Amino acid sequence: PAPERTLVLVKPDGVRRGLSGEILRRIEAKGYTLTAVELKNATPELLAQHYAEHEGKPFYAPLVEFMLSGPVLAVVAEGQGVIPGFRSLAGATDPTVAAPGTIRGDLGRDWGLKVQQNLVHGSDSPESAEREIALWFPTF
Ligand code: DAT
Ligand code: MG
Repeated sequence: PAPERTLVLVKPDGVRRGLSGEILRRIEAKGYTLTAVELKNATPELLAQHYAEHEGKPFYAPLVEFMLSGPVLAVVAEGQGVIPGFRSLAGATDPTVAAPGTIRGDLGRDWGLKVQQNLVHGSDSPESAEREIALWFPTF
C-alpha cells in the first residue's frame, strides 16, 4: 500500500516568527519523512477550497485574511500514522490551551487576536490529506 501522508502548513505566523525550521525539525525528529516542502503564497481561490468545510462560520473570513497575510510553508510528510500523529504533535487548535510538548502549546500563545494564529495546519483524515495535497501540490 502507498505510505500514509499528510499535508502540513506552517501558517504565516510561523513563517514570520522564523519557526519553520523548528516545526520541520519536530516532524523529522518524530521519524516522519518530508517528501515536499515549498514556500507558497496562498490565493483566495486556493483557501476557499482548502477551508471549504468552514465556509459560513464566523471565523472563516478572518481565517482566510490571516492566511493571505504572508507566505505559507506547504509540506507533505509521510510515515505510518502520520495523519493523527502530526495532529498530536500540533496540539489543540487553541494555542492557549494546547498542551506543553506540542507545537501550539510550546510555541504559540494568545496574541490578542484569534485562535487562527496557531502556527500549523494538519490534515484530519486520509480523504482530507489527498484532497489538500492535490490543492497545494497540483503536480505532485
Ligand atoms: P484545526 O486547525 O485544529 O484542524 P479546525 O479545522 O477546526 O482546526 O479550524 C481551522 C482553523 O480555523 C484553525 O486552525 C483556526 C481557525 N479556527 C477554528 N476554530 C476557531 C474559532 N472558534 N475562532 C477562531 N478561529 C478558529
Ligand atoms: Mg482542521
